[in-house]
Amino acid sequence: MIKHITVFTLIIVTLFALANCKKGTLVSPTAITAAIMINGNDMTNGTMSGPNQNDRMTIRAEFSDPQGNHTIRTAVASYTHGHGMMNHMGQITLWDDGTHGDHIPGDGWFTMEDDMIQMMSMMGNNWNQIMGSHEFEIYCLDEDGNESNHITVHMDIQ
Ligand SMILES: [Ca+2]
Repeated sequence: MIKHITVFTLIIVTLFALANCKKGTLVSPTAITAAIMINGNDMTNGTMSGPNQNDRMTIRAEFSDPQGNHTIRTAVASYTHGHGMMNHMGQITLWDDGTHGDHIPGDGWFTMEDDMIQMMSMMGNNWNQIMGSHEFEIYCLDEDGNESNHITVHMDIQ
């Protein structure tokens, strides 16, 4: 009888642990919206003309995690298509700590902003190679390694 109770208890404890483990690891964050801006103007999926090296380029995205936005560990804009010689290489980290152009720390909005020549450099483009289409997949990972959906955005430069 005691043996049965012990086994029964062990099963319950194991199930409880598994349920908690599941709760802690399988909930993925969500990428809600993403945008590319030049000098504060929304250029998402649009075309900009006559780029200058000192134009401010911003990549911004909003993420949400059911376990709290503080559990989001890494947010990136992965460069998936461009005309530069190092296509597919660039990965730009987005920040939610009040730096790199982020307005409010910890609000789920992640940002990277810099001069356009710097942003292009992070993507592996020389300045004389920036004409054409530039595409990003924007997503995040939470502290358990769960990946959000990807939002694809592009900007054409002419
Ligand atoms: Ca923020």
